[in-house]
Order: sequence, then C-alpha cells, then structure tokens
Amino acid sequence: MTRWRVAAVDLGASSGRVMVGQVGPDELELTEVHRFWNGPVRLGGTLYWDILHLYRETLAGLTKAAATGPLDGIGIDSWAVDYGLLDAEGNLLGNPVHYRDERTTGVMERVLQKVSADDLYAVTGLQQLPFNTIYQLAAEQRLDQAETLLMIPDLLGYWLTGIIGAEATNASTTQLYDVRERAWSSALAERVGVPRSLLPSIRQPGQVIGPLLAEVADEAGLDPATPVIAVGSHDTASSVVAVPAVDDRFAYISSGTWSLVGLELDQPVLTAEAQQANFTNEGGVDGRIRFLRNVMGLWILQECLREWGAEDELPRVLAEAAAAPAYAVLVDPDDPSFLAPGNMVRRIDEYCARTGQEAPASRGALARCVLESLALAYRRTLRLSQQLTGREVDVVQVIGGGSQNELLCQLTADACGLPVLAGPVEASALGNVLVQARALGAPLPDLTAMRALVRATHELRRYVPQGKPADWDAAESRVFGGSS
Ligand code: LFR
Repeated sequence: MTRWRVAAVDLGASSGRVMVGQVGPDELELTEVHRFWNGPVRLGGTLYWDILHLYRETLAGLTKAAATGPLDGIGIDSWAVDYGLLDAEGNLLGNPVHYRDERTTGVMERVLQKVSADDLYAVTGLQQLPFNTIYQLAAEQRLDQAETLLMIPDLLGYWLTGIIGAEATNASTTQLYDVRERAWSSALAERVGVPRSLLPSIRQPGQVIGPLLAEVADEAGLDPATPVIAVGSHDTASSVVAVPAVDDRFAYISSGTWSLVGLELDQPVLTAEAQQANFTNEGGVDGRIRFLRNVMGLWILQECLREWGAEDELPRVLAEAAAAPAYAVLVDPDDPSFLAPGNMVRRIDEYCARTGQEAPASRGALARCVLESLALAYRRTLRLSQQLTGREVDVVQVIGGGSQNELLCQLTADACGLPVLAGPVEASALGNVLVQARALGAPLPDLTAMRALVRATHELRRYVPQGKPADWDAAESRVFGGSS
C-alpha cells in the first residue's frame, strides 16, 4: 500500500471535528467532513461535558468519513485531564465533569497535605493546575462506585471497540503518572486515595486498540474491521507532532482555547527552578517530553465574544483591536480569576480596578488588551523555558487555530523578538493522522519525517519582529514587576 486514508476525531474545548486524512508519498491532505459544537453544560450547579452528544457527533462524523471512501483507521484526540468513570458492568457513572467546574476550588491544598508539592513534582513533573485529574478525583463523589477511569478519548475509544486502556500522553496529564518510569505511579495513587485498580494499562500512540464493535459499525455504516488506533490522544501531543520544524531549535505555541507554550525535550526537567516556574513535563509522541506551561489562551477573548453575542465577528473585532492604542491596558492572562466561564468583561474590569488601570472602553481596546497580554505571557514563558533548559531557539512555531490570528502572531514575534512561523491550523488532526498512517505502515519512521511531510505540504506564514523591544520590556515590568 502506498496511500492511507484515516479518520481523525479531534475534540477541542469549543468544537469537535472529524477529518479524513490522506497520506502518501509527498501527500498529506485533510478534509473536514464534520464539525460540531462542544462546550460546558451547567446543570444543578455543576459544569459538565455533554459526552453523549460528543459520542453521537463522533459517529455522525465517522459515517460521513466512510461515505467518502474506505477508511484504514480511526484515531481520537481531545483535551486532557478530564475523564469518565465506569462501574463494574462497564457503564458510565454520570456525565464527565468539565475541568472548569469549581468543584476543585481549595482541593489542591487538601491533597498537598497528603503528598507534598515537591514529591508530586519529583514523580510526575507536572505543573500545578487546580483542575489536574488528581485534584478532580479528590473532589469526585462517585469514586467508591467506580471500577475504571477512562480519559475522554479512551472513553470514546471504549465505546467504539469495547476495549479499555489508557493512552500514555493523556495519562501523563493526570498527575498520577510517573514521568521517568513512564507508568502510573501506584505509590502516588495510594497516597492520595485513588484505587490503583481504577487506572487501566497504558498504551502507546500507534498501538492498535481494536476493531469496531459490530453494533457500532452497523449503526454508523462502517466496516467492522476498521481498526481504532491510539494516537497522541492528548490534543496538544498530537499538535506538537505536526510542528513543521527543521531541527530542535524551536519553541512552539499550540494556540487555541489554551496556548501551550514551550519546548520539546528528550528527557524531563525536574529541577526546583522548573517546579518554581510551574513548568510541566507532559508526555509526547515517541517518548518526547512536552516541557511547557499553559497560558490562558484565546479563551478570554472567546468568552468576551460570547458575551457580546459576537462569536461570528472575530475578524471585525480583530480589526478594531489592530486600530486600538498599544499597551493601554495589560493583564496577566493567567490570573485565576479568568479561568471560569461567564462575566469575562466584568472580570477584566475588576482586574483593572485592582491594578490601578482604566478598564478598556471598547471592544477593540479590550481585544487589544487580551492579545498584547497574551503576547507578553508568551514572551515570558518562552524566555523561562530557555533559561530552565539551556536550549536556544531560532523560531517560534505557532500551530493550531490561533495561528490564523495575524495580529496575535505579529505581536508574538514583536514581544518575543523572534520570527514566528504560523501554521498548520489543524495541527492536532494532522498529528493524529500521521501517527495512524505510520501505525498502518506509512514510511514515516520518526518525528523528523512526519514534520518534513507537514512542511512539504502546508504553507506557513512568517512574521518578523517589529517595533521597539524596550516597549515590551516596559510592558513586562508593568504586569509582572521586572523582566524574566
Ligand atoms: C488544550 C488542552 C491543554 C490542557 C487543557 C485542558 O486543548 O488539552 O493541553 O491543559 O486543554 O485539558
């Protein structure tokens, strides 16, 4: 075979899509066959994902994918940290809770009484985020009825195949995974009261999970022999696969609802400095380490657009932002007050009041504030990542939906003082497709080969730093009190 056709199910926090990927010699082509809404549903005071909606839309997308021609494989990736619990019969115990739900408020402190932050970092290498799976499990009401924990892509994979397992890149985001041993940490699970038996055996990206269940294949009009293949099931792991880098002198920003900002390494960095800077060592495809930090990302702007009823007006709002005065209002986008959904404009106003700034007076001014603040956070994070690893970089690769945001890309180049290469947009789906194609026999032996194929088949846009570096130094001291 010299050509492979696979379906990539890529679930993001605000939308899901099913793409058909074609891989061949000098060919890497994606066709979107289905796109659907995803988002939090508040019910009885809790924020959930609508998991059955996601399952139904996944099937609908796969049906459309199969209608375009036979599929050689199916792979699923999604956001991280969230999970479903199965009972002893293999049935789902309630809807998975959304990581932005407030049930984890104050929980971290409780868990840290059982295991110190130092011990946690030494084993898992993970950044402290209030919604890490370990903290969600400490707030979980249904643990005593649960037999199995499945991360979101593993849950959907289970529904498609009947087979359980824990894909490694996503498992690495739970804070229950030993980053050096590359296995669940039984000791840690025991210390925090998570039954080890909940955690299924680890599978690697590229491993075949199994064929489709006959009834699923029948319902969706799919060939039951189609293999479901584990990919880098954490969307960020898949998107880093598709970074079109030439060598290792690059930093990446996987830019979407979140911005994941950092470097790709061969080994974790578990120093006190990395812990202090709250850098994470998440697992990547082919055993790589994603040494990065979560920056709040386009979430803040998405929430403002939602509040203005202007979800479809992003280009207009960005044009207004481009015309708004520079450095007028700056915020730390990672301020915890921006994490939860709702009332985002008010929360920005409150941040301004707290920091002695005049709140942005127009949509354009507010969008400018968010984008400049993001660029500042990128600059700070990229510099820290280099200091913490000794790695120097020549280019910032921006991948994902945010790579289409020209103003943000230019501000990023300006703030970081480095050229930005923007694209591909659908990086997670591409990474998903590439890992499947390799598992099926495509001659893509390593990440270098996969990235070369992305480069050969996708147009990238280059942004060169402009403006005065001193302005960004001043902006950084304003927000963070001193330069990094
Ligand atoms: C991006 C992402 C991030 C993760 C966040 C929450 O989509 O997967 O990597 O920290 O969502 O799961």
